[in-house]
Amino acid sequence: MPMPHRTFAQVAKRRLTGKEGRERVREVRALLDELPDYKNGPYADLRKWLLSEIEESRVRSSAVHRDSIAVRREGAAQIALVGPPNVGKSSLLQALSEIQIKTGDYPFTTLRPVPALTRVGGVLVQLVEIPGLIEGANDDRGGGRALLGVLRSADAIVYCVRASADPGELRPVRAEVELAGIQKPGFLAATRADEATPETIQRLAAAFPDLEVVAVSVIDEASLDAFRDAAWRLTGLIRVRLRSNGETQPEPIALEPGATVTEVADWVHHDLAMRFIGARVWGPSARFDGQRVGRDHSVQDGDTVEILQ
Ligand SMILES: Nc1nc2c(ncn2[C@@H]2O[C@H](COP(=O)(O)OP(=O)(O)O)[C@@H](O)[C@H]2O)c(=O)[nH]1
Ligand SMILES: [Mg+2]
Repeated sequence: MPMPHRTFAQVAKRRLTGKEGRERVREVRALLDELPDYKNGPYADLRKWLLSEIEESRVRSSAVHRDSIAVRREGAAQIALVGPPNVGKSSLLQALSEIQIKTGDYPFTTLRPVPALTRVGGVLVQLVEIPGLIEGANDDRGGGRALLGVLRSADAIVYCVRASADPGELRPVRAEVELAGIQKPGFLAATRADEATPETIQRLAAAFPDLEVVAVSVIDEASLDAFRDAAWRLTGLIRVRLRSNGETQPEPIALEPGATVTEVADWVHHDLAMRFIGARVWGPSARFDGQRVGRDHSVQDGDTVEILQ
């Protein structure tokens, strides 16, 4: 019995997540080998999609060489980490990363944004370290304009400063972001918190009253969890679990608030969104378990949805 095509699609997406270039092409080839060899129908669609992935990976690989500053978006949201050097941004990325970053490939002195996928709220999101954003960035000092460009396209910003630092250390970075007119949801990560006292953290909170302060240390697992929670809230997304044949997928999908069951169906497959007839819903948006709803029903965070066709 072949794997149900929707499950295959999910597994394929997961296996390709975080893979680029030759590694991605190799994984696509392996998936093509495992795919049942039907000439028509959903498996044939999957084959077409995988073949197009090979082509796209090639195009992207050559593009990366031309413009090394661009960060390809991955995951449900992109969150930029910005702050002075040596505050522990790379270490934080490393501690939170789902796929291990090889530090050899990304020396800590790197001047390029470094992406990493991490699971927050059960959903993969992309964290991007923005190194070396210095005073004068808006005048392109330190390649600042390209770095601000990356910040501008991110969904949210985490300002990083040592928990024991003088609040003044973060001011130049914030000033450049403001000068660039970039306004995003954000919070302040008080990093290397194991070196700090409650008083210094208080001082940061008082200096930046508009930002939630999250104290974090890479050697304190509970603080990393608090960071993940705050990062998840920043995305503003909602989570829905898919159910089919009486089985609920363990990993939720992430959607914009206000999404309808049509968008859930679309996430599964474009065609399914066109032809499905309704859904069953369990959870906060349902009046009772398994409520039958129409295509325009809005889902809520924590719902489980079964698409009916
Ligand atoms: N005590 C302590 N040291 C840390 C922590 N995070 C990073 N560091 C250290 O701070 C230094 C700078 O870290 P790095 O991640 O390169 O900072 P970045 O320049 O902001 O990316 C390194 O020596 C790290 O080992 C932390 O949570 N606690
Ligand atoms: Mg770094």
